[in-house]
Amino acid sequence: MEDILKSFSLEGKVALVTGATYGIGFEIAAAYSKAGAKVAVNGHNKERLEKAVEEYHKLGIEVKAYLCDVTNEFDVAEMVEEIGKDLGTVDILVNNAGMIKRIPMCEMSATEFREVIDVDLTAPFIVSKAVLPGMIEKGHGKIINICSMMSELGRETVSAYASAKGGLKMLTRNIAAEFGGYNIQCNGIGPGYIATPQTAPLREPGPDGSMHPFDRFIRSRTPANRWGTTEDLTGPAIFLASDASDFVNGQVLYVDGGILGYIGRQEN
Ligand code: NAP
Ligand code: GCO
Repeated sequence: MEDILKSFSLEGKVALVTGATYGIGFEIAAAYSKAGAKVAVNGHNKERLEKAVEEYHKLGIEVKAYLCDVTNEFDVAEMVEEIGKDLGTVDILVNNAGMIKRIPMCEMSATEFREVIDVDLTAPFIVSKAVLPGMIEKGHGKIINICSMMSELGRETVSAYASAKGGLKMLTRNIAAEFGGYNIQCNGIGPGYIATPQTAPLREPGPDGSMHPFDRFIRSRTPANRWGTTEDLTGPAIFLASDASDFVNGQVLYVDGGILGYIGRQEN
């Protein structure tokens, strides 16, 4: 029987993961390497990128690092050209780089709003635009946008982030619409609440060791009664990067432990 798992392999593919110095991006890049891909990892802070490469190597993971601010169109074009020379044309792009500012809307400046939109929405547009010509020429490609619960739900203090992630869901659908005919699939992954440095402030226990109220809230909204881990995202990320998902396009795959389908557990 033909090895059906072969369709999940990333052997011989070139993958670019933006914002891969820690957290979700780091884990996805490591998983792609283990699945056979040649992996380009990006970050915009030299020290953190170098530290990340050391961490990858400690894990026996081979990656090539590219220092670049993904909001800068010129630098992104240069980065993609360098990857082309070093590893080959990008087959798989994960738009993972992100930031969040948790500020009540009426206290948030337009500059702060624009900063979040720039990283979380404009940058995926910029990096996708940079890799699409190569994908068209090769006759295939995978673009995976890291969306969020906030692509579907609002929450106090995250107006910029939710606007960006809602827009990213629609950018995902538009790339699917415009490039599906070139055998390019663009899908999103919508992580639930994942334990990374970005959500650390929402989980910090109180001075008396008591559980953070938001920690308690998220557990009550998650059937699995836990925060997600970055490892929880690697299987879905490999699926959407592999031939196994060639007829999946314009979707957002929510990896949220059930949050979006659950009214929440009554606190006794
Ligand atoms: P994060 O703090 O949201 O993302 C950090 C990564 O983005 C770092 O590698 C950082 O690189 C990079 N980055 C930020 N600005 C950049 C820029 N201008 N150019 C290049 N890289 C840049 O960490 P995360 O929690 O792992 O989240 C990763 C993605 O998942 C984000 O898009 C986030 O919105 C999304 N997400 C997270 C959760 C969660 O619960 N954690 C849930 C849903 C979605 P440096 O180290 O160089 O700064
Ligand atoms: C927040 C969190 C969330 C998560 C994630 C949920 O402040 O509500 O940071 O936005 O990062 O996006 O899917």
